[in-house]
Amino acid sequence: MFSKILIANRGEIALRIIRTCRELGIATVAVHTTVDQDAMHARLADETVCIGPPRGPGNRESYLNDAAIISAALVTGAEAIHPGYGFLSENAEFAEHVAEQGITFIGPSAEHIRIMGDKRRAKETMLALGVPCVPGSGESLDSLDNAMALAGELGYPVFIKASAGGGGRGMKLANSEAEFESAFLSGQQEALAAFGNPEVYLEKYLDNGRHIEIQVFGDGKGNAVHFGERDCSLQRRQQKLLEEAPSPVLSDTVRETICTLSARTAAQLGYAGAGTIEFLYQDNSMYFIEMNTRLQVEHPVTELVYGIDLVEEQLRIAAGLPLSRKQADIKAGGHAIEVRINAESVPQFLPQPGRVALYHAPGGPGVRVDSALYSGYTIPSNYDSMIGKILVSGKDRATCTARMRRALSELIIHPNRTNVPLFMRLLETDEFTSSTYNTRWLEQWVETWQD
Ligand code: MV4
Repeated sequence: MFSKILIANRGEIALRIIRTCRELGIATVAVHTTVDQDAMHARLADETVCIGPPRGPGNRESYLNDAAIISAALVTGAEAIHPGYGFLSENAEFAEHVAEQGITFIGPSAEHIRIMGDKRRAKETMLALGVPCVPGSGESLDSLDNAMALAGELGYPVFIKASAGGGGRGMKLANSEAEFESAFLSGQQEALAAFGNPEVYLEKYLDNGRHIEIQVFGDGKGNAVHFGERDCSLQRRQQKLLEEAPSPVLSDTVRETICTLSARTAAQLGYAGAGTIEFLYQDNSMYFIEMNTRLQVEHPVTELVYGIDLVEEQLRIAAGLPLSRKQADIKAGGHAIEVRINAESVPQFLPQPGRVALYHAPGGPGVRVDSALYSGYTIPSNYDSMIGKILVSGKDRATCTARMRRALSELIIHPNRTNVPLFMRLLETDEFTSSTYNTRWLEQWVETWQD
């Protein structure tokens, strides 16, 4: 196992990784920008390296500055780098540069990052392995005429998706043939502008789906396990707000089928480390949409239901150790719900940076708080607005719902405005209680506030 690792991230996920390292006796190096010098992850790490201002040379944010991060690892003698999520976590070139310097990248191979980062190529790979995918174009679309003909065969509405997109970026909806040409051409232009790659592909739009993702773990030697599913259907503008496990809409049969298929697929790929295979679940069928080659924000939901430390699992695999459990030993228990606390006003959803005068976290039975906040901390305006996650676990969904209400009522982040009021209302809705929503519902529900 490693004796020192560098965490190439900030905020709650950097703290999360430091915590597991501390428990395992692994020394930690934090990198931070000038605005994060008083951040909790920098305070708790054994060593810290400042990697510059919030916007580094060439306007690349310094948590994206791979040279500075790799230099920090070399200078401090870190044996491995954990990228967390976001930033460089799915950057194949970074993974290669790290390995070229003799440092272990805690994550999958650069090749798997590259394949799954190209959403069309990911689908092609999954189709070849027998994973059901959303109906659409296999090959990339080169001509408008071919694309329009295929859209006609699929039936409208269709999604035009950027191959280099993902996580909801680079998706254009065409509801009819009349809308197709402008959606197709602007999709290509926006993909080129945003990702440097204009390639797009086509999919039938599934307008009543649930977002179900499977947590898989491979050892890179042909073995893989799954840790069940997470239901992430409550999203606004492609940002997940509430995630839970198990999904209230899956039958045990569907669950077993899709989880077993996902673990088998990760094994067939020779996948190493944590991975999430994303599906849309509609009309009792699962359709592959993307694979994420990183640890996800919502991983603690799985940790609570399975009693596993997924960061420890990542460190083990990266250090060449076997998976800590065989599939037969992996058992789910109870229910867990996570809400993402954002420093933003509701219902305007405007960022709310600023100093936190008083921070008080909830506690008590079945409550977990993953946050880097503290009283006196100043939420910077330079980064993502997520300032923490509140999780609850309990014997069933009703217990967790009541527990989440209680936990949120204890949370104090004064005087900052956050999205907590959204959750207090959401947990009271019939749709949430009966779990009858699809991926589009939350965004529409919030808009009723604004009327
Ligand atoms: C879809 C879809 C419906 N039909 N694809 C793509 C990125 C992934 N994270 C979610 N994505 C979706 N792909 C087809 N063919 C629905 C989603 C989707 C979604 C789309 C728009 C707004 C919010 C969403 C939440 C979950 C899933």
